[in-house]
Amino acid sequence: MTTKYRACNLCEAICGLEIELEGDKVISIRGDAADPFSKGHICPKATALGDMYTDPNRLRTPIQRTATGWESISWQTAFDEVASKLSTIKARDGANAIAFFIGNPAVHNSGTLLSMPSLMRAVGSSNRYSATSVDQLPQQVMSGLMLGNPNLLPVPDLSRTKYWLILGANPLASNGSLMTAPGVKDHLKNIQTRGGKVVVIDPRRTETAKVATEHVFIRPSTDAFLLLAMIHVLFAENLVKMGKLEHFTDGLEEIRTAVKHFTPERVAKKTGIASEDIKRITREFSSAESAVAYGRIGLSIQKFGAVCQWLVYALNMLTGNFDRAGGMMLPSPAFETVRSKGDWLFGRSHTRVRGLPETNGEFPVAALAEEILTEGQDQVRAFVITCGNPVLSTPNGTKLETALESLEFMVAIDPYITETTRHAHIILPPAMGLETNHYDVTFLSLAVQNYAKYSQATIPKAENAMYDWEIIGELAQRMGGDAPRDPAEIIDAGLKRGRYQLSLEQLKANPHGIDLGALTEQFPERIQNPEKRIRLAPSLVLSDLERLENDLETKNEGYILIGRRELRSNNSWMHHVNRLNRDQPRCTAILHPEDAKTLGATNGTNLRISSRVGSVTIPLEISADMARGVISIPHGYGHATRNDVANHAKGVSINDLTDELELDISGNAALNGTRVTIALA
Ligand SMILES: Nc1nc2c(c(=O)[nH]1)N[C@H]1C(S)=C(S)[C@@H](COP(=O)(O)OP(=O)(O)OC[C@H]3O[C@@H](n4cnc5c(=O)[nH]c(N)nc54)[C@H](O)[C@@H]3O)O[C@H]1N2
Ligand SMILES: Nc1nc2c(c(=O)[nH]1)N[C@H]1C(S)=C(S)[C@@H](COP(=O)(O)OP(=O)(O)OC[C@H]3O[C@@H](n4cnc5c(=O)[nH]c(N)nc54)[C@H](O)[C@@H]3O)O[C@H]1N2
Ligand code: SF4
Ligand SMILES: [Mo]
Repeated sequence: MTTKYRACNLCEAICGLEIELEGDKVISIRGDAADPFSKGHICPKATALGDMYTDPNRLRTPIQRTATGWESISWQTAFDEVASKLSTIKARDGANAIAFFIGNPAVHNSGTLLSMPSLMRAVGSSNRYSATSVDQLPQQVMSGLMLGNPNLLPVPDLSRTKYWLILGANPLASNGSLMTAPGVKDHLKNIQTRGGKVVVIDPRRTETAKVATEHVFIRPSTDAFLLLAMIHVLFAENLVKMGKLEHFTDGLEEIRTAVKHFTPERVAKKTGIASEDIKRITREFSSAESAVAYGRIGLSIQKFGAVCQWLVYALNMLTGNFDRAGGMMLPSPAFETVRSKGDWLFGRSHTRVRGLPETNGEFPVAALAEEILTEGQDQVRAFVITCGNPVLSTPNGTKLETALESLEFMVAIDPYITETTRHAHIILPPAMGLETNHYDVTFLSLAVQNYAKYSQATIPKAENAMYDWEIIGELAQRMGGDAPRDPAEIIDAGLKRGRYQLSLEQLKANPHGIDLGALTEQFPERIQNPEKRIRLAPSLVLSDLERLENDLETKNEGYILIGRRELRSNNSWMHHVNRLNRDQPRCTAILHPEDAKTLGATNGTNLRISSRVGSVTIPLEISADMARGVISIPHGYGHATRNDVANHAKGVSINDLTDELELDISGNAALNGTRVTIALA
């Protein structure tokens, strides 16, 4: 028996694991109590890392789709075929005829993250898409416009805050996001034990809401009104106190003017929150010793995502809680990911068909299907995808599926045949999970405590297997790019250049990770706007206020669809792991008891939910935790044709209802807030 240590790479919490092995066989996976950051925290998903190693459904060799089904082929044949198809299409139709999609697990995989840029450079296409535009795009756009760099992402200083305002996040299910905080439940408790408060704003009384000090129901997609009214109260009651930010922030008058008409009384009906509550919460937030507002998925994937994230930043800034202990702070990672970008611009170029804006070198994925289906110069004819399942994860998945079917060539780097990869001509399966070395480039840059850790492969990859970076590197080289580079080299060089001047050797010698201390103040030094000042009132969001005004006048009517996450489910790709799904169906539509009564439905009744885009049939789950008029369906399900997923876990895809035409001003998909009708099936 041997014991090895590493970080879990399934979600953003990067928990330390203690893994017992007999030879290469995993005997047990536990939380690593000696990890100075996660301190033994773990969730049930970590055990699935062991299952993946022996999973019979996992692909072990490249496969090619033929008239008679999938056939196993050699790596050489696969690379020859992929390079030849991509080169032919590029020569004939130009580089933009080849589109790329990089999905969520890429940010949990340093090999993919560090090697994909070289492949995309070698191909030279500007048709790049990723999960960013169904996720955190609005926040990145606001970091870009306000702080000068879309990758400067501050996080809540959970260890010191006295007041945590959580909007549109459920960290007890998701284990935290854009905030690497393993054991977030302990933070919630500690904040309350030290006399602080946790307030959750959510249309559902979530697992997090239940252990918070206070939960406030909100009508979906109306957070912008709540936040505008809160900032209105700050100005009206003279509660603005910016502290040191006063000396390097522009735009105070513009934001004062912007919020002028958004009184708590005017937004109360729209948001469903009483004006007195809006005032009280604002006063409590501004008078707390320290406070931090944090808005995640529920705020980003809605039609006013950018305005919401702008106002979350602004609320922290105007109350002096930005770049201050207990507020919202920038981590100081050992491997720096924020490179100087000069003057940052949003929307430098636009998609061909709908004219949607580019951000940080990529386009909104809501435009992908039409870019494939619409004829003309630069029409997408080939598709390279890694770590993604956009048929289930992006709006109007059915249309995307039709588009993928029409492609001349598609290659997927993925360990499974999924709803998306089944449309590929060739699938290249990587060695993954426990078989990989890993330094969490992304999430160590978002950690609520400065910390570094390097994980060495726990078990060896199979003899014939290739890592993601080797596959991507081989393709890049064949497309005329650089030779593959071991990510370990890049990480070592970055660590040595970094602020702590660490090295890979040092991290290897400390397998539990190294504590690098509490977050520290970083401003104004790290502001990347050329004038070194924060821009509090960017014109992009000011220009969206008219749309907000119009929306405020629109009546609330019909049912509104939102999403949810569950602890034992991970986006679209782990529903075949029976250990996590057991017998319980998790893909249900949650409705308030009164709404169920109106529909004449009881628990388990099949409901037919319809939107502009499509219809799904799904069993009802009745819960008084749901706001009236709101229906919640988790995303990532809809595995109808997959034999490896147990029947009770197949579910339906919420993104067969979400609309690719519903977007935030940043180009992010408004996956929450879809208007639907409900009937008995
Ligand atoms: N177990 C598990 N963990 C995960 C994932 C997973 O699939 N499963 N996915 C990972 C990923 S990719 C991400 S990005 C993170 C996301 O992490 P979180 O941001 O914590 O995501 P959710 O748990 O979906 O919480 C979003 C909340 O927003 C609420 N909401 C919906 N609409 C609105 C609205 O209009 N206003 C407000 N105020 N709230 C609203 C929903 O009810 C829900 O409770 O989780 C990560 N962690
Ligand atoms: N309606 C609605 N839709 C949503 C959301 C929502 O809240 N509501 N959330 C959105 C968010 S935040 C996100 S991030 C996206 C996630 O959606 P996607 O970015 O599409 O990611 P996943 O669904 O996690 O699919 C991951 C794929 O990567 C493969 N994979 C796993 N590990 C590896 C690896 O190491 N290497 C390789 N090459 N492949 C691997 C898996 O087999 C799987 O096919 O969904 C979005 N869609
Ligand atoms: S919380 Fe996330 S990182 Fe921690 S064990 Fe669970 S899946 Fe892994
Ligand atoms: Mo995400």
